[in-house]
Amino acid sequence: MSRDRIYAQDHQALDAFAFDEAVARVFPDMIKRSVPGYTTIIPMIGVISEHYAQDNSLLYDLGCSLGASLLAMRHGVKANNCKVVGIDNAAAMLEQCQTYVDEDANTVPVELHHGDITNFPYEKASVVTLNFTLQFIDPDKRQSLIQTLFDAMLPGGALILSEKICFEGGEQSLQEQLHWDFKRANGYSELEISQKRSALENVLLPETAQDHIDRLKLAGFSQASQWYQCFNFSSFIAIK
Ligand code: GEK
Repeated sequence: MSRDRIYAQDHQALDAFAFDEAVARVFPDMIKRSVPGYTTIIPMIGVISEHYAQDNSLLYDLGCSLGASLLAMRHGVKANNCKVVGIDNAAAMLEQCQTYVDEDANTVPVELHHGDITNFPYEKASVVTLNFTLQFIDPDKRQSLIQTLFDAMLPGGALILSEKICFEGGEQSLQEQLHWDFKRANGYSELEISQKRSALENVLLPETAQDHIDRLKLAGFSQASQWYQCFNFSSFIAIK
């Protein structure tokens, strides 16, 4: 696996973070060393998919990147006649994802689409995953996206939403510091941490856990709860 050194050198002018070829090359290493809990959340997406997948339905992975969550869903599905559909708007990420899907021996059908998740013709789905993707969507578009997904889902279906979250008051600084400690422990330098932080400003826009729960409830989900949190990274499950 190629090591993420994207922000190791001093960048005079920092471009906003983008999911380009350079990121695609190092993405598995980057996300594991940057997102506390990622290596727990991925297999649990498989467990949740197994529980909620319904016969003759679709499972969507929105912002599938290189396919980690998508392949966990594929391996989790035990229901009959299901298809896993991955969508991402970054061509470099999706290209690599297709290679990993082709190399994977599981036979559950997978379809990949290069497109925008805020503008996709969703069909009846039993499981929908947004694993650290909603945070990159314009906050003004988030409610209508979640509503569209709710409308496309089957009764009893599950939506899995993982996000970087923020906090009220002093907890923000506490959790943020611990996140940076996690990155230091994983070998990132102070320069890498600060440059990545600047590149993500205005690109990754976190909200509080309560904002996410409220949005899911407003869309109509009968249950919406936080099933995982490690520092300022969290995952939610909502049931239609
Ligand atoms: C994993 N789920 O490994 N439409 C489609 N894709 C988008 C959009 C959009 N509007 N905006 C962002 N993306 C993966 C990790 S990464 C999370 C997901 C991260 C895509 C973007 O191209 C990227 O591949 C993905 O969402 C977010 O479990 O890097 O922190």
